[in-house]
Amino acid sequence: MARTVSPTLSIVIPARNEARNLEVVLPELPAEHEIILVDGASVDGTVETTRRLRPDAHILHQTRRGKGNALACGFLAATGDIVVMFDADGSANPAEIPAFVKALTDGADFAKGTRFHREQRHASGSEDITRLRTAGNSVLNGLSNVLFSTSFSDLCYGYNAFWRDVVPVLDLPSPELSAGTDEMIWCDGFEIETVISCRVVAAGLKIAEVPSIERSRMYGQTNLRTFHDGYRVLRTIMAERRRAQAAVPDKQAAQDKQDEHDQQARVPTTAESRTRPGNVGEGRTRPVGIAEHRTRPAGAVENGRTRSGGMLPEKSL
Ligand SMILES: Nc1nc2c(ncn2[C@@H]2O[C@H](COP(=O)(O)OP(=O)(O)OP(=O)(O)O)[C@@H](O)[C@H]2O)c(=O)[nH]1
Ligand SMILES: [Mg+2]
Repeated sequence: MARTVSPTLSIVIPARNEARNLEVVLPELPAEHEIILVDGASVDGTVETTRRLRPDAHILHQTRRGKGNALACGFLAATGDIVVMFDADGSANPAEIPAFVKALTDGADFAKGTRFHREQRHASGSEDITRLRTAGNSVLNGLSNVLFSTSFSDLCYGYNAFWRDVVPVLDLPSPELSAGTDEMIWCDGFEIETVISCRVVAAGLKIAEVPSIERSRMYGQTNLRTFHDGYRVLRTIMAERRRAQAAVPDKQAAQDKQDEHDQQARVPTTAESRTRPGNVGEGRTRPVGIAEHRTRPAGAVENGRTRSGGMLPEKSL
């Protein structure tokens, strides 16, 4: 993959019983984009509808339960330069995709949709969210801003896009992991958006907020349970904060090692000075910005487990 001015796109769509909505949503999506539909054991013809309307779509069956697991499966299957997270219920407007892409080609690593953009001149909002959920979202958003020193305006929104090379930084539980008897692993549920936001912040990636208007779910029932999933998001913020803190000593040690390495590279040995004048340290400079973060993402996987618990079972949250 490449970070180019005209990137290819993979649209990852988690879908659980969304056949009626997909009848409308799929024809709206530009034919040139890769479609990855991740089915969550739908019983309403979601898969058949997708096959009929987009025969080119890659259809996956998720490996555990929950939207988070569906997205993790989809991210790994994507082949485009940019990955777009796109709900199947009609709430995400495809006309906004170019704004996400622009934010990325303008230099962001992660384009984060927001329904509550702070600048009034940017139209944002939601036709879908209830007052109760708006209030809960605001509290959780404020808490995470304090704990992570961020200024997000919409922590839990699911319409986002990012360069595909960011996927390893997210460090989501492998689709191959078993969760036992119908259990979900941490990150598999609706906490996924919060997890992703916290991890891109912890990795120091460049995040741009993109104003978005969330449309109403067209047909069917929400899968979200306001209190249950709100509490889950709260626990996630706290757990991700601990995870980010645990990664700090690792990052510092890596930085110290790199500084030492750079220092040695800068001081020529007598022999080097004689044989290669002016070439000392060439090609050894430390990568900066995103490359630097990617060399050691917080909670990097070691022996199939994260350094700080990213694959803990749900109950250990
Ligand atoms: N594959 C899969 N998709 C899911 C699962 N749960 C939710 N989704 C999909 O994730 C997207 C968002 O789910 P919604 O139920 O609309 O949740 P929400 O958008 O947070 O809530 P609303 O505001 O009520 O619409 C939809 O496309 C769902 O079909 C799941 O367990 N598996
Ligand atoms: Mg929805």
